[in-house]
Amino acid sequence: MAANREVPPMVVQSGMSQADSSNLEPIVVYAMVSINYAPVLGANVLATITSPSGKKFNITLLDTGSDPDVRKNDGVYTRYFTEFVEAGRYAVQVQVTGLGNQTISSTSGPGSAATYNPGLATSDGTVVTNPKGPTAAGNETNGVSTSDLDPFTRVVSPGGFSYSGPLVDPTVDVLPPGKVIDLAVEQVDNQDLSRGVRLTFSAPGSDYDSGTARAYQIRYSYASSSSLTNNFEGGILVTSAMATQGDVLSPKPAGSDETMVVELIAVPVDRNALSVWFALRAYDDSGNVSPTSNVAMMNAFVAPYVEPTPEPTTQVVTSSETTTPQPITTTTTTTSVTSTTPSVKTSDIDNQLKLFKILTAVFVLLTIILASALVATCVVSCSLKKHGKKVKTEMEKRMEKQMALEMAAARNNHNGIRRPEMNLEIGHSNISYTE
Ligand SMILES: [Ca+2]
Ligand SMILES: [Ca+2]
Repeated sequence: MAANREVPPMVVQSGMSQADSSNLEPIVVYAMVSINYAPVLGANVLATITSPSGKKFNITLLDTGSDPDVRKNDGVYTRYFTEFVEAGRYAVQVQVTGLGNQTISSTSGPGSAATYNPGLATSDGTVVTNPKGPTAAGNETNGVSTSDLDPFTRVVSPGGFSYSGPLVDPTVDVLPPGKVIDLAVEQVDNQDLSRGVRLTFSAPGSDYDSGTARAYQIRYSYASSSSLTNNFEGGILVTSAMATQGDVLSPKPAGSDETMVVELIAVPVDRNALSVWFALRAYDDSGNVSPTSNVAMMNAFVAPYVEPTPEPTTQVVTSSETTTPQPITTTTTTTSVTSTTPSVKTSDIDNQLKLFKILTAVFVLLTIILASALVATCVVSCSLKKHGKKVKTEMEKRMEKQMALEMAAARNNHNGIRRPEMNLEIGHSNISYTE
């Protein structure tokens, strides 16, 4: 208890994620430590869970931002409890201890707790702002005051929870590693992407946030964030050979800071802006796998992309730019030769086509003229024939008339004696008759 009455009271609020559990579902125990509504950082927060038969389990609640702690340095300390050794009701007690110069509070001043910038005091008293927090920049110049607190201890009892279901078998590992929620990635050298990227995250454990995992499966994608969340297995796998710092096969104990430097492969080179998305899963010795972590994104600095010059196409264009049809060729030296030859042939073909058309027209004209002449000739000859026939008929008539006159004269000369043979000479029939 603070001796100075002007010092605002320390407040510890504690609780559990749920009032009861079954089927080995973990219980999240949390404690929020504040002074004048501002978070208290760096406190030792110890939860003691007592089983129905009186067994005590001590777990240290953490404000590290790793699962199940949602946010680092916000004064909320959390931890999973999974030691369900008995069915029944478990009691929870939380003890918060401050060690003086290692515990600070961040606040915008008495009476106002609206502005909060998380920070962390080191052993020599300097303040280190949270490098990944949304308001980390300008912590000291944003009206935030920090001050050491007198050593203190608070004990609260948030009650407890009930458990019903299968009991934990120490010989069988059924609990998976926790979900990594603070994965971050940055380019090692902004001038040289080939030096790789640096991944940082808090190590999960074999059983949620306890113990040590067996391996990490880290994958990344150049496509999108959803490509990893929807199809984690489709991402590019980070192998041990690709990690120049850290080892995907040697996780650190739960809560440790993990740092890995990874050389990227299959880097797209056809773009000026390159984004990379990372996610990971943790495995334990029994093959239990954690949920997929948060997806960390990095915009890589890459050299400006220059479109490669398509050399064969430009050579074809320059060698045959005076001709309209472009022959489809791909080679370089032979193209210039083969591209000019067909252009000459095409002009010859054009000339020949013109000549052919002219000749065809002349031929058609001549044919028409000849046909007309033939028709005219036929018409004339036919009319002549008809006319000749008529003339001949008139001549015949005159001849017949003349001969009739001669025959009449002859009959007169021979006193009426008929000469049948005369009929035969002028007749048109072979039939002879006698009278
Ligand atoms: Ca927290
Ligand atoms: Ca496990």
